[in-house]
Amino acid sequence: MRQGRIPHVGWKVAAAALLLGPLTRADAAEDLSNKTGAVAATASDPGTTREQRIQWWRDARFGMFIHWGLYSIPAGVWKDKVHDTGYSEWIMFAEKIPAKEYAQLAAKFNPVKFDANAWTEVARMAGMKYMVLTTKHHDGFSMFKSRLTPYNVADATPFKRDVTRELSDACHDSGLRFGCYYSIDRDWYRPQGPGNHYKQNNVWDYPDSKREDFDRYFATFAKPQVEELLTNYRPDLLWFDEIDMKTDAQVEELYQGIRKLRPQVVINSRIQGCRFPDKIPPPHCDYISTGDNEIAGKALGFEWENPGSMNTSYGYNQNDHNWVSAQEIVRRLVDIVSKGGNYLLNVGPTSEGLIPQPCIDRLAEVGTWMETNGEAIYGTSAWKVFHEKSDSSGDIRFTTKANSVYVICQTWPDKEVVVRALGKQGLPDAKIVAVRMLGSKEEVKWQQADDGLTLSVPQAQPCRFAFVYRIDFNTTKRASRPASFSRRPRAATAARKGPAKS
Ligand code: H79
Repeated sequence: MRQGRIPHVGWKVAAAALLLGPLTRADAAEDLSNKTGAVAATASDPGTTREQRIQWWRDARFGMFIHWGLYSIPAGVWKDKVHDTGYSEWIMFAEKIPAKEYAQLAAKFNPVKFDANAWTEVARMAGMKYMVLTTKHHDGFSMFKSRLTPYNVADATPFKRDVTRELSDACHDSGLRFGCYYSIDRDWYRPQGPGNHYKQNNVWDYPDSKREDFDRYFATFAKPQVEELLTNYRPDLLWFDEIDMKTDAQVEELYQGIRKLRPQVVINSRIQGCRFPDKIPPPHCDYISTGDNEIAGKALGFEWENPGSMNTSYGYNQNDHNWVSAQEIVRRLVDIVSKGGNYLLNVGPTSEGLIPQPCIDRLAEVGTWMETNGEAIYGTSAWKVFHEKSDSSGDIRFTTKANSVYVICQTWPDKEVVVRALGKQGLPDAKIVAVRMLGSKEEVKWQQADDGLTLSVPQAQPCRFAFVYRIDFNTTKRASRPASFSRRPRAATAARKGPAKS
């Protein structure tokens, strides 16, 4: 279905395709000089301290990841072969498609049903507060108008529109924060790519690339493109994906360049490596990205985010029907937030420009849950413990905000809930003043003993899954001291599993 006839393209596109055709080692179609004309920030710019710039992100807790690119056209099938790696955005690598052949997909990219406002509406409906778009994935195609290469969505496709511009505008108009995903040191299109020393690079086209080639690619293409993104779209977030090709000096150079242009932009940890950072706080980022779909085992003592997929693939995959339920999405969100993290949940729009209906259906259900229970998510932190096993509702979770602790029951309790962590013993300075279940008007009866707080169960369920009790305290000493943002963070050994998958 995604392998249909090549649509008619105008002469300009044909010319761009011609330029792209003779993909020489010098990548002749590209002007690799830095012409971004970036504007330096002034000292009065907001968000110059980490504490200032991370605030919106920390409060947001839930964002939309969007994987959209040329790979959305084959959508997991190349020349009638279903590619079986699961990730449709990896098809060029998996099928060893020559760059010249893959580049012809650009002439087919015509997502006439794309409507940036419709996408932001889906995100807002789900209760998401930010959006991160793949502006360049590993395939090397730029989903923004770049002066550094004609191999970009505005110059090489019949669509001609700068989708990054449209989405960043739509986000800012609708109150969502906007982030740019950028694959910083992997590029299967460019002969300089990451030197092709790494096993996941394009060795079928460029078997002889060297480390020095990467240095040139980094200095003359990747870093200037990041600067272009900062200057032209003023993103709130830079989301790097990478494989550790950069030297420490290159990471430092990239970081300083970013801060100079846009001090307030939030940066994820893959700027410096997919490994779990050795040092906390890590020097060149504002938060830690865990591995794809890898949820930390406990609070990390530093802000973190899980990039999760809704099925297996991140890019649209026509044969991937492995959708998780809305209930599972909420379960993961609660799991993450109870450990002080954010959830960046992915959708993979089609080559027509539509978010798949199964995603919309699930996000609508999640949004309904958030309408009732969002206050237990937004602006909260991990509490002193993130979970407890209960007799009546299995694994219950906690979050905290101001003088409240939220007790989140993933299943409807079959009898009264006893929360041991909320017994008087553990909270000598805190007095409970009110208890309710979010979305319910029924009175919750409660009794606090030394070794636990007993909560009655309302007659009616206020929502379909994940039920939240809010416990209010009258203390200023905060029964709810968060575990995650202490001044001297602990090393995150429990969640460390060696090199994280990117
Ligand atoms: O953009 C998404 C992934 O494409 C990207 N990160 C998220 C956010 C990513 N880059 N690298 N990796 C994920 C890890 C690579 C995993 C691989 Fe495989 C194992 C590549 C080949 C074998 C998984 C299985 C992907 C293809 C097959």
